[in-house]
Amino acid sequence: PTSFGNDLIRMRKTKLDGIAEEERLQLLRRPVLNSGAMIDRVRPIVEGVSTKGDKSLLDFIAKLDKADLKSPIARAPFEEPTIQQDVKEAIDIAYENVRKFHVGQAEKEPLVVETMPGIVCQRFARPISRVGLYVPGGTAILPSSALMLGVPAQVAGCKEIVLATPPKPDGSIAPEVLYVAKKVGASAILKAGGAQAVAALAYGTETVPKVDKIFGPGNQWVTAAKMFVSTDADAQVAIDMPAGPSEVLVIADKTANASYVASDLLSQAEHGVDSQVVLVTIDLSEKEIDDIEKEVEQQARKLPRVDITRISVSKSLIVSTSDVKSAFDFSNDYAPEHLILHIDSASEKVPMVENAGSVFVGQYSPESCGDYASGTNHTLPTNGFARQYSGVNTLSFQKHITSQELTKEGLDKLGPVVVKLAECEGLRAHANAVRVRLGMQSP
Ligand code: HSO
Ligand code: ZN
Repeated sequence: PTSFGNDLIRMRKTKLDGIAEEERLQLLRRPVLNSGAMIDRVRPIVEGVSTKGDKSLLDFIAKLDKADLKSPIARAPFEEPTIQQDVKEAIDIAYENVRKFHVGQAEKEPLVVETMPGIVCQRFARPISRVGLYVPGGTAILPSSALMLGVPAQVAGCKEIVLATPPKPDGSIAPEVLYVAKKVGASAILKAGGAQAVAALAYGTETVPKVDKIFGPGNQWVTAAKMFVSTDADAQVAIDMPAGPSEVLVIADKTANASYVASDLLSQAEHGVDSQVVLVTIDLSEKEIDDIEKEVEQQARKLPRVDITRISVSKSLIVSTSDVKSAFDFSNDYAPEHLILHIDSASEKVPMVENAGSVFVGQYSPESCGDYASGTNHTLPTNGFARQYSGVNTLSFQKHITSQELTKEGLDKLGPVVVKLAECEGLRAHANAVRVRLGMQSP
């Protein structure tokens, strides 16, 4: 039963051919997030936890997470969760695939380059020691997010992995999330959600370990708190990326199966009322577009989350184009979190992708596979940030260190160059560090 009765579920439609530039820009725009106002709202929570520690944290957990806890933290080894065998087996397979792909990303050897004879420069990766993984609660439990953040942290070799997630009123957390926490070797579970969880991770409390980088999706409270702490010099904490509502852009041509296309649009639409769903068609007739819309309508009506889906679909967009190039140009300008290609010879078109978080190639590659179990990460840049950010990966949990070693012969060759440049900058002590070694006269 839905409060919307029999209203048709329709998307906004636009033709791209001959459209004015201003109108095209309008189509590419996401809804404005009022982050300044949210930062003002999280400030008292973050400041409370950072200055008063556990006492303030427990108060916020009672007030906002609605759980009365004695301690906000559980340390490993955790209790054995009660979880259905078939769910366990599904998590196990997903874990293996995500692990394989993220082990593949890890750099095995340092980068070693001899830039001149006797001058060897290196770059090598080291884990970020302490990381905080935020796993949302909210309208759905998300063990998959625990997996997508926990596996690369484990593969990267992080020493302290603190998983934060909102507790249930009885103080417990979802057994599926607990199962994943154990698999990825989490060292502690912080039973808190929202800005209070982010603050505890950023500054630490008497019982919660402070972390060096905070990862994970979340609602606007979590997002605002992450932004706040990442700009506070006292916190010395990094964040994975700026976050916004989840989104998908599907490109479909005449070879596309309408029911598959509709199912992909809906799987994104069910995430939340602010989900962004865009369909870009290539040379489809009105009838063919109509067929996709009818499929959306029919499939949506059968979904338990139809009310959420109806709102997000009604705000979503169908953009029709007449050729492959303009479809990809639009997608690259939009820079979607997920891009699904329901087009002829899809894999041959992947080189046309310039901006996207993750690409799903061909009709048998639904986004759901990447969301859960194929191996790629589902923590991806949204809100157009796919232009400059990568999704979470093994290297997100590491940093690089460079080194150099010069032989006497190497310094003989390079020394005069360094002296010349140091003196050009007026930095005589820099020049002298070479001079004393090479027995050069001071000017
Ligand atoms: N599509 C979401 C991830 C997710 N889907 C979690 C299901 N569970 C954002 O990329
Ligand atoms: Zn999803």
